[in-house]
Amino acid sequence: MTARKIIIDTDPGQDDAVAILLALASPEEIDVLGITAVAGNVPLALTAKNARIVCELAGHTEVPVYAGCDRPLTRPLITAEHVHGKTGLDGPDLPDPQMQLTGGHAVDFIIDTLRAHDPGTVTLCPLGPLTNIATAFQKAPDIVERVQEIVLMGGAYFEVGNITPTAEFNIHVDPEAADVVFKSGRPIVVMSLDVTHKALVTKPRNDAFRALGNKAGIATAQMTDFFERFDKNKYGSEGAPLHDPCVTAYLIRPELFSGRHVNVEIETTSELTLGMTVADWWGVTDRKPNALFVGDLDADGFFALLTERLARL
Ligand SMILES: [Ca+2]
Repeated sequence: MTARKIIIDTDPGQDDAVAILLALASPEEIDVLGITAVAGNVPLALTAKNARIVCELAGHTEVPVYAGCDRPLTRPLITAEHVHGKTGLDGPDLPDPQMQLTGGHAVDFIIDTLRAHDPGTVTLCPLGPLTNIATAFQKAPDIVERVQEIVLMGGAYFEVGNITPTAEFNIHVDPEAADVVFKSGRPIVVMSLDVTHKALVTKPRNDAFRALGNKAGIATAQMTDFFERFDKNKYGSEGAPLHDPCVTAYLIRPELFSGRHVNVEIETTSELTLGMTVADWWGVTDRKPNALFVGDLDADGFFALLTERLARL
């Protein structure tokens, strides 16, 4: 099996950090061509910095990191410091990065990379609001058909919402961008809250990360400790959901996940339900399926994979 070429588009975020660590620890399956930062959980200056902190934590300073869009397509930015802390990576005490950003805009990197590789050989992995991806598609429509697949974290159907009663954060922050992506016609895999809320870091699972004893394992445990405080209060669950690592785990072990190929459209006008992912789970319309909407996973298998791979860093 040759490693799948991907671009990780991200707004780190503790769970983004774990998703990136998993990808960088898995070179047999995943070839990270570059990481593009977008404004989301925290403003762009911090997400662009945090992406480099994570690369250094993984010992992979060769991966280019680009800064992208600092605000949604048409709306003011909404951030989530209440979840992720002031820095976006609160929890572990990680040093400021020595790595520099690579010059040029993230959107141009996405365009140039898709044009430089054979069609159908580059997968996009958005872990934040879809602003960079939608901007690239609008600026260079020729790249859309060159995308192999889009595997993203965002949306919800049965779990409905986390930032509003009916919307998941990434989609709610930039619903117009999400609308562009979901109408792109490319194959899309959606790691919705329906599945990520089943990827819970229970105490034994977090103890296993910590027990690895390496920097990546300990930092992962500390990051999880941090946002668990928020999630426990909110959901009363046994541990914090690890949202974004579902994306990179899917690239390594797709058989851990299951869902339905359905139509998904994005609410962009209603103030009440802005950013809702309207998934036709029950097939009640004749709208054409455009996404694999993932709703379940083998959580034990997922955490076993994560622990095994973090041990390598
Ligand atoms: Ca994220």
